[in-house]
Amino acid sequence: MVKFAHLADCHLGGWRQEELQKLNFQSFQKIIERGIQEKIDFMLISGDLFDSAYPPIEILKDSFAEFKKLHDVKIPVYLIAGSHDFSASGKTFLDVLEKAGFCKNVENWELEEDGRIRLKPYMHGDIAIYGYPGRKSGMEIEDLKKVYFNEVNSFTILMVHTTIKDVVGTIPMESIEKQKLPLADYYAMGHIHQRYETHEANSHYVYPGPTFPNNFQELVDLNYGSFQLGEIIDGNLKTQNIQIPLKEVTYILLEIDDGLTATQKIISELDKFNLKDKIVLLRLKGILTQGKTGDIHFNEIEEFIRKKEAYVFLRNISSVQIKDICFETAYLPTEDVENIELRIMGEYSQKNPGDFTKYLPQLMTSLSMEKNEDEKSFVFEDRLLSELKNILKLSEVI
Ligand SMILES: [Mn+2]
Repeated sequence: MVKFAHLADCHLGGWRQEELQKLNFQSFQKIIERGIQEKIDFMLISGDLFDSAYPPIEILKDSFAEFKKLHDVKIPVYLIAGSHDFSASGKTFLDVLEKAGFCKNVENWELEEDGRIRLKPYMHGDIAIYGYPGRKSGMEIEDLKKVYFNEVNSFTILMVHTTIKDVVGTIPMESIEKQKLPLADYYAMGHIHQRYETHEANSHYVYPGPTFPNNFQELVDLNYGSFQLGEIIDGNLKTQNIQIPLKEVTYILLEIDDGLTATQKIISELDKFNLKDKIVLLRLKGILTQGKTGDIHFNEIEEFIRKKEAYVFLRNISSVQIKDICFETAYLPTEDVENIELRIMGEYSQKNPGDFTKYLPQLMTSLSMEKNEDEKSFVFEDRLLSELKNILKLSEVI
C-alpha cells in the first residue's frame, strides 16, 4: 500500500491581515502534521506553494521549518510551480527549497522537433510522477495540448497547475478538456480554488482546494482549507478530501438603501450573532437612495465587532450602488477626455488660486495608474502612495 497527500494553492504569505496570514500558515502546518501522523509515503504540492515568486523572509523561515519536519521523517515532497510562484526569469524560491534537499521539482520535459513536449517521469518506487507547471494568465494551456509521455507504468501521476473545462461552468475562461491530457491514473491538479473530484475509467481528477481560503469569497464558499489523502492498494486508488477547521466563519449579507442610517442597521444586525472568536464577513448590497457609502461609519462598526471579540472582520461593499448619479456636462461629447480634464482643472485653478493646483495634472496621471495582474492590493497601495508622496513632496514628513 502507498499513501500520499495532495496539496495545492497554499499561497503562503498571501493575506494582508495578520490574523488571516497566521491562519493560512497554521492550516498548512496542520496538514503537514496530519501527513506525518498518517505516515504518508510522499506529498504532492500542485503549484502556488508561495503567494509570490519572492516571498518575505519571515514566511520562508517558517516554511523551511515545516519542510524540515517532513525531511526528518523521510517523507519526500514532489512539486511544480504554479501561476503565483512562477517567475518569467525561471528563478523562484522553489529552487532554494529544492537545493536544500527539501523537495523535488518534478517539472522535466523536452521540446521535440515537431513542437510536441515530451514529459519525463520522476520515479517514486514504481510510481511515475510527471509534472508541468502553471504560467501567468493560463498560458500553460496551449503547452498542455502538446504534452505527452510514452512510458507505461504501474501507476502514473500527472501534476498540473491549470483549469480543466469541467470546473469553469459558464465563466468565460481559458481551459483544457481533461481528455486532452496524457493518460494518467491520478491527476494532481491545482489552480482552481475549489474542492473537486471526479473519475472516469481508471483516471481520478482532483483539485484538493486551497490549504486555506485566499480571499473574502473563498472564505464564504469554502470556510476552511483542505487537502486530499490518497491510498493506492494493488493499483486501485481510494481518496478522500480532508478539511482543516480552524476558526468558524460567520457570513452576513445585508441589504441597505440609506447610507445615513446604515451604520445603525448594520450594528443591530451584527448584534444578533455570537461573534466571539469568529471570522466575521460582512457583505453589503443594495441601491442607496440617500447618502453614500462614505456615510457609513465603519470605525464604529469595527469598534462594535471588537467588543464582541471577533477573531477578524472583513467587509465587502462592492455591490452597493448609488441611485441616479447624473453627470452634468456642458461640453460636447466629441471632445477628448484629456481636454475636458485640462479645462476643468484650469477653471478650478482660476476659482481656487493656491499652491496645490499645480500638483493636479501629476496627481491625475498617478491616480490613473492601474494595478498589475496578480499584484496584491497592499503592494499596489504602497506603490501608489509612494508615488503620491513624491509628487506632493511628503516623503520626509510621513
Ligand atoms: Mn492558486
